[in-house]
Formats: sequence, C-alpha cells, structure tokens
Amino acid sequence: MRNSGFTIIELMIASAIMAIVMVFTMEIFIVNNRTYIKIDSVVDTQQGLRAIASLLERDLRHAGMMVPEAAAICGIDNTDAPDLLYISDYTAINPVDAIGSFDGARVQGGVTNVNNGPGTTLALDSLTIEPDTPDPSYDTDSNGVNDSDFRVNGGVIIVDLTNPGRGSVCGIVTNVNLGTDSITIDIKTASMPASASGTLIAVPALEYRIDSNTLFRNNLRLADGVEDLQVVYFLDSNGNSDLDAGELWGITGKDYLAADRDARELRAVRFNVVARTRSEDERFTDGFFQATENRDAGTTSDGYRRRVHTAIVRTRNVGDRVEGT
Ligand SMILES: [Ca+2]
Ligand SMILES: [Ca+2]
Ligand SMILES: [Ca+2]
Ligand SMILES: [Ca+2]
Repeated sequence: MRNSGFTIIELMIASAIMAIVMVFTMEIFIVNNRTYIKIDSVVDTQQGLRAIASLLERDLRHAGMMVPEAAAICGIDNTDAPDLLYISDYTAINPVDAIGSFDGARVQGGVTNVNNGPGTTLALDSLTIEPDTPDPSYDTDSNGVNDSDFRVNGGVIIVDLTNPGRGSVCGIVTNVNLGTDSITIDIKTASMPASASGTLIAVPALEYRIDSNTLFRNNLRLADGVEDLQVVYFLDSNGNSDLDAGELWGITGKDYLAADRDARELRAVRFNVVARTRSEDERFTDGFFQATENRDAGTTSDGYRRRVHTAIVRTRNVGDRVEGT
C-alpha cells in the first residue's frame, strides 16, 4: 500500500513557499514599522514646533508692553548661525494702571554708552520697573520673597530714553546685586553708538537663543532638535504704515544690526523656526539644511527630515498704541 503522506519533494516545495511568504511578510512588517517611526517622528517634530511657535508669538505680541517703545525688541542677525532675539519681558511687569508705560530702570552714574562684551555692571535707580508701586517679579536670592524685575539668565534691553533713535543693546544678566541695585550684563550686540550725553534705561527681556540645536528661552531649555531661528523685522521708517522697499531687515542684503536700528519704527516681526527629526534616516536622501531668510540651504543630505514654522506677528504695543494721559 502506497504511503499517503507527503513526499520529500512536496515537503521541500511547501517549506520553500512558506519561506517566501515569511520573507514577504517580514518585509511588509519592516517597511510598515519604518513608515510608522518616520511619521511618528515627523509628527513629534511638528507638534514641538507648534508649541514653540505659539509661545514665541505670544511673547512677540507683548513686545513693548508698558515699556518705552525703543526697548520693545532687540536682535542679533546672523547669516551663518541662528539669530538671537530679545523681547521685552511682559511677565516682569505688573500693569498697575493698565495704560501708559514705565520708563524702565534708570542707569545711574552718568553712563552714556554701553560696550559689547561680558562684565558690564550698571547701577540702577531701582531693580523694579514700576516706579510708584514697585512690584518685584523674581526672587534673586531664593528666600521666598521677590526682589527684582531682572533675573540672572534673563535678558535685558538698554536704550537711551532722551535719544531713543540711537537704537538698543541687549544681552544676558549674569548677576543681580540686591545690595547696590545693580546688574551685570553680558552684552551680545554691537556696542551702543557713542554719545556725550544720554539717559540710559534697562528693561528686562526674554532671550531666545539656539545653542547646539537646542532652543533656550532665558537659558531655560525649551526644545531639542531646533536648528534655526531666523527673524525679519518690518521697520516703517518713513512712517506711512506701508511696507516700502528697504524696510525689511534680516533678509538677504539687509542684515539687521540692533545697535543702530530704531525699534520705535517696528510694526511686525516675521520668524522662522526650523526643527528636525530626532534621528536621521540614512534612506532619506532629501534631508538638507533648510534655507530661510538670509541663511543658505545645506548642500549635502544628512538624512534628517525638517519642518519650518513661519509666522508674522504684528507688534501691537509699538507704533500706534494708545498712550496714557
Ligand atoms: Ca538672520
Ligand atoms: Ca515687576
Ligand atoms: Ca528674594
Ligand atoms: Ca513705510
């Protein structure tokens, strides 16, 4: 009687078919999984970007709130690195009478110019911005009692109150001295244009800085994988409320230097935040550094996927704002 089981040939064919099916199934699984990881990491990047952008938009909308308009914003334009951005710190200010503005903290001792670099110590008339009802917002010595509107690792913008057209300088506060009401600053912009006289004031600010693909706000780590921040300023220099030729700064051929720009002319800010996926994908050959404003695109693919968020924010506290009486 003939054996009714499988012949060795039949078994070999069957296992060969099985193997082929297995290989295909595995392949589909791997591709699916790769696609999933890819989409997941792009979605992740996108969500992070949106969160950063909404915070930045909110900060920009408040630029110049309750402070002299010239101190609304200050920036350092780079063409081969991320831009640096300083926005007056509205969280430090308690709007006691809701309308009008405070003059900032006056620099004491007849100081008329501030030079670029670290270690500039300025004595102020007060560490708080609100003159009538001082309301310190930060606790410098961590004793549970707020003592200053300036904080270590926070930004600062300095302008000349009697000649605001001189522009501004900005930097990071490295020390707040409660005993002498003074602050020490690392000035990041070019020096203030020289002047024989002047009334310098300091205003607390929020610094946006990118360091090794990490975005910091007042030295606080906001997000990793952020490659670039490029900022463009619309200064209505001829005062006609229209954007005319030459009134956009921070674009190619119009590099922005804070030191000689008048922030009172500011009407809008456009920013671009470039974020990339956490890890590179060696199969992705279109991963180039993204060109925005006056920065060039990369020339070799590094396998990262990138997303750019661009937004234009009208600076409603500068220009045609309602002044107090
Ligand atoms: Ca730039
Ligand atoms: Ca305050
Ligand atoms: Ca304190
Ligand atoms: Ca104009």
